[in-house]
Amino acid sequence: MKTRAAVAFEPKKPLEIVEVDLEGPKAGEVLVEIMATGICHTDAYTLDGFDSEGIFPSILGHEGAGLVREVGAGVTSVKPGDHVIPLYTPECRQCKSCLSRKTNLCTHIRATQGKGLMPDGTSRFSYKGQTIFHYMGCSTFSNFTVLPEIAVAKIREDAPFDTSCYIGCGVTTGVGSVIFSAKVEPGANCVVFGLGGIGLNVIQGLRMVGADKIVGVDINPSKEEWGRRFGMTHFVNPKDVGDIVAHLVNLTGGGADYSFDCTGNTTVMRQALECCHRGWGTSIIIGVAEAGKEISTRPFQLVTGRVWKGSAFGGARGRTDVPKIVDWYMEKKIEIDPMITHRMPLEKINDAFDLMHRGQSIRSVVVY
Ligand code: NAD
Ligand code: AHE
Ligand code: ZN
Repeated sequence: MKTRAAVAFEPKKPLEIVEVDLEGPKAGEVLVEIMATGICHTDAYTLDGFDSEGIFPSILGHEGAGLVREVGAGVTSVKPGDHVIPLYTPECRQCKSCLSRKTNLCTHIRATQGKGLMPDGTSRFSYKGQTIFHYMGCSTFSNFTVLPEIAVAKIREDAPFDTSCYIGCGVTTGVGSVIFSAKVEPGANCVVFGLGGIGLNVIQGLRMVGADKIVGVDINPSKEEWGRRFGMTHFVNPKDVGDIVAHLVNLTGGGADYSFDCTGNTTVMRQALECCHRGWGTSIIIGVAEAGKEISTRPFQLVTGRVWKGSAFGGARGRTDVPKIVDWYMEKKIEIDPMITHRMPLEKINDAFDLMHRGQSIRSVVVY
């Protein structure tokens, strides 16, 4: 079939809206009509050529919601008409990682996914006879896409597509990092670096679990109002203080119980670790750093009990946890609607990247 898609032909170039060819689902795969997709900073990072796994030409996008239109042989868990969210972190429930119960990082199809291919080692997308690669196993910047069955979460049918798509990455990553990865307890003092589409969801996750101080840090002063809107109790602009680490240790009465990096900046990651409380403070890296970047700190920071961790997709097990997070949204336990600052047709998708780079959006959503 033909489908409209925004193709990343080359790094650092605007996406081009073209009609691509899409092969139907093979065994164990499903064809999904994407109804809406968010634009996450990770899409921009890959388009800008910072991802060591970045492949071109490809169809980016990993924060979608849509409808199953066709299923391949052997598919049993979803059927045509089901509402689904594509999962860049699938859940096979059979691999060593899934069975360990220690991680959400299913390994069943990770190798081919990282090469921009379906599990059988081929792509379903092409343009004028040339292969177009999948992205993060999702490619939601295409109106229709093909996904492995283990990479779709079936969700309730009353959840609107143009807001619940955000649960495909940003909401789950932020809220899940608090609940599943850090396991923040009520009364904890926390610091969140970077109040964008991820950081604001960390903040609302902290509010939900009853954190005490929720300190937000951002170099963009317009983010203060946003942070307060979702539960931030204190705001710090690093440009307004001298030693940011000392300032945060003082503000949290000795150091944060938990801190979160939602910037992808390795200097900030170090600050996030070092503002943690001696003896127990835990810092969670969520931000994705540019290829070649490394983190550093004095080992003494860890010897004296600070803990450095990371979180992918908020530690959420996609097929199990995503439907629950959709319920939390529909039951108004978490908010999404105010964070969707811009909606646009696919033809305007490049505007979403401009808005993000200018710090003028929280989430832009393409509605097909
Ligand atoms: P965003 O652009 O919406 O937000 C980033 C925020 O960080 C902005 O408000 C910006 O002003 C702020 N910032 C930038 N530099 C800063 C600094 N030096 N100090 C303080 N604040 C600073 O991006 P987003 O969509 O929220 O994504 C944030 C990061 O999370 C990205 O690196 C993205 O790739 C990553 N991410 C990771 C996962 C995961 O599973 N681990 C999932 C989604 C996104
Ligand atoms: N491909 C990059 C790393 C990118 C990355 O870390 N991605 C996160 C999700 S970001 C979503 O917006 C992730 O889930 N990582 C785990 C995984 O298996 O990819 C690189 O450095 O090679
Ligand atoms: Zn993302």
